[in-house]
Amino acid sequence: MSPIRRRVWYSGGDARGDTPMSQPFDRPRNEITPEDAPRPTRRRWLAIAAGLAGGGAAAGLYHFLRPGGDDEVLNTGTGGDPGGDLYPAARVPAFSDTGRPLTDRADAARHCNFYEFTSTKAAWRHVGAFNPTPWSVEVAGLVDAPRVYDLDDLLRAFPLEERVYRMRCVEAWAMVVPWTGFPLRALLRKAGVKAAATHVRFTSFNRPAEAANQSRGFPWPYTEGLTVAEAMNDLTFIATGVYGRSMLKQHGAPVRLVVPWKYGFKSGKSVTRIEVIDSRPATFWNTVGPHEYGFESNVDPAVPHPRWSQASERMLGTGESRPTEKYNGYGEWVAKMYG
Ligand SMILES: Nc1nc2c(c(=O)[nH]1)N[C@H]1C(S)=C(S)[C@@H](COP(=O)(O)O)O[C@H]1N2
Ligand SMILES: [Mo]
Repeated sequence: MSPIRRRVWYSGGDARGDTPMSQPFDRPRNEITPEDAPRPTRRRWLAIAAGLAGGGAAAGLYHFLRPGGDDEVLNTGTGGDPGGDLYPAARVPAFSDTGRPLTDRADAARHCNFYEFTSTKAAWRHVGAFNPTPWSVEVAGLVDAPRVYDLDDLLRAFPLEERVYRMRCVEAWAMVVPWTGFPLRALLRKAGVKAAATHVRFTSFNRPAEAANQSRGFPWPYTEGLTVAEAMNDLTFIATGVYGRSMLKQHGAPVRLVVPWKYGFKSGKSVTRIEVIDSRPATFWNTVGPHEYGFESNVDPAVPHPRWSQASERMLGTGESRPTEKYNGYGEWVAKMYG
């Protein structure tokens, strides 16, 4: 029996409950990054819950399976609204023409990948104990001026701007989101990247007391990496806010990476350390599933995932299907790096 066998009865999108993970590295792969399905309606969940349990128990079950109303998913907090006076920042049109409508703010907040908290998409329901302030980001490794930025210093060290980017998850869902932040390049230039550097490693937080899934057997903390050229690209962005406000917890408060021409998992959330190094780093998903999640992972409709096509994508909220574009439509900025 193949370990990557598809378990179709279980595809409930963001509304299903947590998956018990006794043997995390030996589970069907679709539990690791589950495929997606249209979100059942609230009424349908109620019907399922009622059928299974009946009466008051149904209400209890519904509490754990419910998709989440707009108010609920948008009020998970930003941890003190750091730099609240800096938002909204002016949008930069040159970096904001995606040719697609913006995803609804609540639809983006309802459907997230944040494995520290849950293997479902309903991260909004699991981030309550996460406390992203105070926070600091260490810039370290092969740089002339290593530094630990306190969050407030980081928010004011570089002018904030807004950019509307496409985001394409390797699971074939996609969204169009306005991020606020600054180019990673600005931070790296200020630090002074030494000549021997080849890669940049991004490390997320490690707080099992605040993030339940971090007590389970995965290679925490979440790490990601880019080449120095990719890190210095015009598009590579450090986001501190989303939809004109400070970052929601489930989107990676208080600071996250955004690398829009790569599959979503390359954009590490809640980053605490940015390290310039001289070798290709091990990364979270590449360690968990090396045959499914490559290090480079540029969006490419012609290269299928081992278990599904990457030719098209489903837009969050509307469910609309769109053709996937090479480099997620950002070839003009990035193709030259991959000659
Ligand atoms: N630390 C951390 N960063 C992460 C993830 C994660 O589980 N943990 N998931 C990744 C994946 S698979 C995607 S698609 C994007 C999703 O970002 P969003 O939930 O804000 O849409 O975040 C990425 N960054
Ligand atoms: Mo993803």
